[in-house]
Amino acid sequence: MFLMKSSEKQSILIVDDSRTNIMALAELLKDEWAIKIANNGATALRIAESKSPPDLILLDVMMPEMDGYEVCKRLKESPITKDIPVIFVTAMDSLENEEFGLSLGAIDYITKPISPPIVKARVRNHLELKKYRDILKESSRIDGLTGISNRRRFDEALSAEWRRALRYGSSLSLIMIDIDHFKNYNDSYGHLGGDECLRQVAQSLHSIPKRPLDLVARYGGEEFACLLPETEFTWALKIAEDLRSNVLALQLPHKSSPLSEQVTVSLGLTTLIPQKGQEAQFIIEEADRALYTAKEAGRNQVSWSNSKESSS
Ligand code: GH3
Ligand code: MG
Repeated sequence: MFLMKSSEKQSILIVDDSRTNIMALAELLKDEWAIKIANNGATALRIAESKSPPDLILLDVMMPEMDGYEVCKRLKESPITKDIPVIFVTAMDSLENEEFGLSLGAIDYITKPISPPIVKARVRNHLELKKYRDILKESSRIDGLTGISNRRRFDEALSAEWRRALRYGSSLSLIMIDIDHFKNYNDSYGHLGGDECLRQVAQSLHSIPKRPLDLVARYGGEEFACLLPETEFTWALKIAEDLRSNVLALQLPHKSSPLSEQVTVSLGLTTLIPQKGQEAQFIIEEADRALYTAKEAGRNQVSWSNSKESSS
């Protein structure tokens, strides 16, 4: 369910300071793939780091201000963009240039004047490989038991969103969610019963956030995390309440809970704008602290880290 839809067109970013070159490549590739263009290195980097990055970059070497080698170097240095394959398209056809380009992490090197069928074939091959790498990467980021994102995916998303929020000064919200009295649940319904409960709770949590970058992941054991980029406190609180009531609406019987006849969850929310010098770990600690407060205050409720109040 999280894998790329096969109907989705892969996209190519063409980077060249010459409009004529861009048009020639775009014309050649536009029927099969979605095309993005940039006429300088800075724009290329911005598009590569955006929320919908390209699947492949065709990169001219000689450009004013930032040349293609520098663009490639920066792409490969950043965890957000390092996996986007880069092909140099250049008039510099010496072996030294090609060797240097490949040493920077480019996957291929095409010399101008280009042969249209060869460019198309190489692009197709690299995009095909990219598609399978994406599928592999995606499946290694899914929790085997519940089918939602796993801890690895969460850690990566948090690191990327933390960086983005730091750069743009935007709000980042995190909700930590923990099933109440789950040890008792296992004791009453067995470990397999507990597993089924985890699956149902995970699916119910997963169905709440709606924006493409919102993420619900299994953080570990019976704890889940919901990461909401560019989300203010008020909206995040609404989401947290929706998560809580959606789990309650499952009406999963919990006969050994001292609290309720149904399975419930406690939630800790924090919203912050990352500051220089802070680590991404900080937002987890804050949300964990809020979760602890929700547990202490009686469970089946939302607490937030910068306030002693809670809602239920
Ligand atoms: P609290 O309300 O304070 O959160 O109490 P709790 O019982 O939920 O918390 P505690 O940390 O004491 O117990 C968590 C339980 O979750 C213990 C562990 O066996 C169970 N658990 C963790 N992972 C899994 C899993 O994958 N499957 C099952 N069935 N149980 C699991
Ligand atoms: Mg628990």
